[in-house]
Order: sequence, then structure tokens, then C-alpha cells
Amino acid sequence: MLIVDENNTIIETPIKEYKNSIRKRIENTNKRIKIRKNLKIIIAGEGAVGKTTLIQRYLGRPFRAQYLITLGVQTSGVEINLESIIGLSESIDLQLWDLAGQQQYRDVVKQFFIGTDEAIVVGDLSRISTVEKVIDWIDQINKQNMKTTRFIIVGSKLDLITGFEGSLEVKIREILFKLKDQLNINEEIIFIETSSLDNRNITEVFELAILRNILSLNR
Ligand SMILES: Nc1nc2c(ncn2[C@@H]2O[C@H](COP(=O)(O)OP(=O)(O)OP(=O)(O)O)[C@@H](O)[C@H]2O)c(=O)[nH]1
Ligand SMILES: [Mg+2]
Repeated sequence: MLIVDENNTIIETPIKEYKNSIRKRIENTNKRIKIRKNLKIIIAGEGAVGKTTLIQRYLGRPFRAQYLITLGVQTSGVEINLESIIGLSESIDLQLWDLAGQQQYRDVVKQFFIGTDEAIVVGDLSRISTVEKVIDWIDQINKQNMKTTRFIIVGSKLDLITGFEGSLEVKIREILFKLKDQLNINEEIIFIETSSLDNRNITEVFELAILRNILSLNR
């Protein structure tokens, strides 16, 4: 996982460590921890990068190899207990908005950006152009949104590539620099590599979105 911090420095950190640091920052507030009961999370990115699969895997469904294109949008609601995430015996409702990535739906999906709390923007590591396109998606989401949205970039299909370290990581870092350079985003941007096939880092993506939202309410 990579973090682009406020100073535009890219840091490589284990997900566990980053999660713990967010938990600590939240717990340091001394006051009663505020939470929002309803979170709108959108999952965006180019066609066939694995957005629907990511959500389905998070919801505990088996991996499906067959590609079923999302027509417009599909929403799912899920109640999440915060006990294991931040030690609170409370639940929140996640609204997951699975947006179509194929070009013909571009205008349709834009209207769903409004009111997003957390955005997960996906690029396929085996097709680097789809990772480059993440910049455009984030730009559009920011423009259509009055709220401050936090972004998690997911590099999907890690199982299809022979290794993340090396030239691919260099390329990803370039994209992250470009993103920070071109767009005016104050929040930390994080990049997580995942595999829905191997069930790698899937839960972490959503838990980090939840934790970062809680942090934003308790600073
Ligand atoms: N090997 C591998 N294939 C994956 C992974 N995630 C998704 N896929 C495959 O990629 C294809 C597209 O996945 P979807 O989740 O439907 O992609 P999408 O981003 O929702 O596509 P649109 O709805 O059209 O925007 C399917 O054939 C999936 O099985 C992964 O982690 N590894
Ligand atoms: Mg889909």
C-alpha cells in the first residue's frame, strides 16, 4: 500500500500499520467518538476493472470469472458492526454504489457522484491505462461534489501480474504524483493493490474507507 501524504511524499506502509495509526488518531480525540450512521461509498473506474467483483467479494460472495457488465448503477446496503474495526458496539449502514465503467454510461453515472462520502476508484494492474484513467475519475467526482470526498485508489487483479515491485510500482508512483500535481486534493490519497480472485486486501479497502470517514469526523 502507498500513501501520498500532505507534503506530496509517497510512503510505502503495511496496511495494518496505517489502520492502527488511524485508529490511534481517532482514539486520541478524548471526546466521545462521533460516527455517521449512513455512509455513501461509490466504486468507480473504467469498464471491467473489477468493481462489481470487489463489492461482491466484500459481501462474502464467491469469485465469478464471467464478466457481467454493470448497467448504469447497482446499489447494495450493508450493516457493519464497528466492534472489530474500532471497538465501538455500534453499527453503521454502508450504501455501496457500484457504478458502470463502460463509456456508454459515462453521463449516466455522473449524477451518482453527488453526496459521496468515500470514493473507491479502481484501476486494473494488468491494464495500466485503466490506472491512468483513475485521475480523470477522481477529477470528475471532485467536480460534481460539494462534500469533501476521500479517495482510495485500488489497483485490482494483482494475481494477473508477476509482481508489484519494480517497474509497475514506479509507474504507479508516477501516476500518483501526476494526480496530486493536477488535482487539488487536500486529503491523503492511498493506493492499495488487491486481488478479488485471491481475496487479497478486499476487506481492508472498505474498512479503511470507514476508518478514514470516522477520522474526518473526529479531528
Ligand atoms: N484474475 C482476476 N480477475 C478479476 C479480478 N477482479 C475481477 N476480475 C474479472 O474481471 C472481469 C470484470 O469484472 P467486473 O467486476 O464485472 O468489472 P467492473 O469494473 O464491474 O465492470 P463494469 O461494470 O463494466 O464497469 C470479470 O471477468 C471478473 O471475473 C481479480 O482480482 N483477478
Ligand atoms: Mg460492474
